[in-house]
Amino acid sequence: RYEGKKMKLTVVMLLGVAALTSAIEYQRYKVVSVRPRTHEEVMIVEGLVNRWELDQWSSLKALGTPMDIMVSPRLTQRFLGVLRRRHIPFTIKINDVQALINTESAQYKTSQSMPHKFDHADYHRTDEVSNESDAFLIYSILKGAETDFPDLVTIYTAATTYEGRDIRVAKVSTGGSKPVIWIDCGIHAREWIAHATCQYILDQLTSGSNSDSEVSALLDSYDFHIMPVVNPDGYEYTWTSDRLWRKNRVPNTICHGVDCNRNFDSDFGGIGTSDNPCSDLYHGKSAFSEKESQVVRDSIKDLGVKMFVTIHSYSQLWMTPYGYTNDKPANYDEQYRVAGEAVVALEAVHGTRYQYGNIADVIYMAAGGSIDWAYDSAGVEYAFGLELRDTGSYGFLLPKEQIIPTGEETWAGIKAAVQAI
Ligand code: 0X9
Ligand code: ZN
Repeated sequence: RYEGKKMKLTVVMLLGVAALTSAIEYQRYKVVSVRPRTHEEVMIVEGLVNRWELDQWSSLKALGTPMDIMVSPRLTQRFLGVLRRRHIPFTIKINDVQALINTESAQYKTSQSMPHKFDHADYHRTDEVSNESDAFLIYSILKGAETDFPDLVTIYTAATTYEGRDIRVAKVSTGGSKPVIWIDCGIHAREWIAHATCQYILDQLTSGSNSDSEVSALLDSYDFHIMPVVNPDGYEYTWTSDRLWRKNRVPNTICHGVDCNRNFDSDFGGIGTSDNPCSDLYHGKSAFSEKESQVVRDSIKDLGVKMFVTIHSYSQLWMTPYGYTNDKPANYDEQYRVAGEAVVALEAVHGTRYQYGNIADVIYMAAGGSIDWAYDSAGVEYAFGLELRDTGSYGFLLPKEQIIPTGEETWAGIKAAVQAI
């Protein structure tokens, strides 16, 4: 899949700590947005993606809409040549992926000089680099919320990963045991805006608990459980080695990683999954073979979850079940209504346009995903999957300036959804 990627020995200076890592670089890789208009054109493009094992950043939703594909410099001319000869429309969305990654990490380094708590102006690592800057780490932010709001926030470790990292949850509750709103982020490692948005939501829930009547009303009726980093091994790997890594990091026979969002027991191994361990869509050995899917299953088992929200990027979608079939769940109209309310509230904040509806219609079919499992097997009435900003101008490399606006609109959407049920 990552054919042609250049391995380079780089000295990475992060938080003032020198670490020797072999990082994968994406010099002159392009993201090409292709708009096939017929099924034949789709077949041609998908044929190239499969033959050259190209990394598909986003998938086709309908004929004539864009699919974003990353191409190595070695294959760019051949790829574009086929598109031109076949008259398949395309635009180059990102000209040099590594240049964007470099901008992102340069910004990260400079902002370290102004530490402050709950810094949503930046992306943060989980728990790795402990020195005086540790207020920046996601798990320090969780701890800080517990320290500042001891009657409201409890942090618990729900599981430990293959590489030994904690998967932690912030429980936000005014006491008793109320129906639960579950929010998880970062099951896919490279979707950094997801992790950041979970932190933003925790901040809003805690800081607003006394001062914001809307938030206190939500907390009167519900407990919130927020898991900001479902896949810490993969996420850490995106910081040290490959910014575009998606899966977890378990070693398979030849390649690493399982796509944890293909590992749930919802038509496991079905459409839109792969049994090739080197594929980004590898479903793993068996349903729930992975810690990251187990932890979601086991955490929500006895919670009484009323609404399940799993946050991804990108494409600006509010998705409802199902992804493994074109059939609609029994309460589809009700889930669709709530998703619609959420999207109206979300769009009102910054005008960001979202599409909503069942996964199979708004994105593509894929089995083994968490929201289908939450609805079918965990008895959750409202199961939503969000694809946050943007629609591909930056894709997974969303600039940090968009963290707060994304948090604002997403939180508005989630609040509206909870109010609508
Ligand atoms: O493919 C995915 O897992 C999600 N898209 S992403 O680009 N973030 O990887 C969509 C998940 C939709 N849910 C199911 N297919 N069940
Ligand atoms: Zn994802």
